[in-house]
Amino acid sequence: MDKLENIGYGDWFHNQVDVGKIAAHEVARVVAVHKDSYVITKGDGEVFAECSGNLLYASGSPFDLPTTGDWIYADFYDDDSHAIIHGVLPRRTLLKRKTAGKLVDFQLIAANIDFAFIMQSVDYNFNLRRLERYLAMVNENQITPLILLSKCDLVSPDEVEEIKKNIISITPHTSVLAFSNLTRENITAIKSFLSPGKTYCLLGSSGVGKTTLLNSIIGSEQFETQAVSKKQSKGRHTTTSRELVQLDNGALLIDTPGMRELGNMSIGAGIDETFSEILELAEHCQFRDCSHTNEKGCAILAAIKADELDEHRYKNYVKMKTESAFYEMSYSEKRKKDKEFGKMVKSVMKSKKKR
Ligand SMILES: Nc1nc2c(ncn2[C@@H]2O[C@H](COP(=O)(O)OP(=O)(O)OP(=O)(O)O)[C@@H](O)[C@H]2O)c(=O)[nH]1
Ligand SMILES: [Mg+2]
Ligand SMILES: [Zn+2]
Repeated sequence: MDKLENIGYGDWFHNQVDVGKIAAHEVARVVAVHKDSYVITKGDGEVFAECSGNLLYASGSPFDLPTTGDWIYADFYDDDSHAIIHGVLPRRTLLKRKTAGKLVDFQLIAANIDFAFIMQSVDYNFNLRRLERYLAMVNENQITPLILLSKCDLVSPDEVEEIKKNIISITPHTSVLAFSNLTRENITAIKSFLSPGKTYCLLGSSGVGKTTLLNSIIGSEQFETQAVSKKQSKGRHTTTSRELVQLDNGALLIDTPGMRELGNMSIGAGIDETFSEILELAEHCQFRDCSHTNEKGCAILAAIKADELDEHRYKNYVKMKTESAFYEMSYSEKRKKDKEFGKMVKSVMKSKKKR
């Protein structure tokens, strides 16, 4: 059990185990996900693994399959040289997003994360509205967000302070740290955030310097970063998979590929927490069913007028709420259709057998 605790296992997971499964299999953690295979670990070396046929057959959505950071039930073979995954333990936290494009489906980013580093660079990448999206995604879980401003070597200290002030105005209780991989400013401060046995995740657009930070922390160029010449080629991600790395001090860090689109997938609770002051304001509207568009006695409109609430922030809130409601509706619709399709296939198979 000791080795598992080193890689983040603890009471919360132990109290959720399936008694039958724990008797039949071992517990391990997913380090990386490839196309149809996985890399897992019991805390002493990496093992190649695949899902059992039953697990694949029974899975109705991406939720049911392992993702990076997951705890799983597995059987190990041939001196632990390969393994079969038989199930996923309940997740304490889960980061997910809508898949790119119009498709109503989602993708798991990582599971069982304790802290998320949301990274934006202080140059063209910095954007408060995008930051709100990341915060909503992280706040939906019991994940603590930390905001990292990268490439602070590119602008003046005054500009960095200005950006920090803007961030604090939208999320006063979140830690914000500006750093540079180039000058190594504040790299030690970031390292001091990292505790043994805790799991951290790096989130942010492609090119902000996530993998470079991972290398800065490790102190070697172990992971591939974007070549300087590639900076102009839009839409290419340098990091392509999500991998769990254990640092020297015992902390666990997951680097992720930059995301082009951060669709909301019914992150109602996350949105409400991110924009909590807007919800509070709404309680003071004169009418209970106030739509905050033109009503008399609307506390939100009054706050915007008095410059106490940023109109752009409010608009972003409404936009995210609308999207979230839309996806939630169309996704449950899709699940229903998938189920009906499954039933139809089964009944066709049955009637075929009878004949
Ligand atoms: N000036 C400056 N450039 C940096 C800094 N950190 C990273 N870079 C450069 O930014 C580019 C992108 O860095 P990566 O670490 O590959 O970015 P990433 O966030 O991992 O990108 P994806 O893997 O595509 O999501 C590289 O050319 C880095 O050299 C920094 O602190 N200052
Ligand atoms: Mg990267
Ligand atoms: Zn109102």
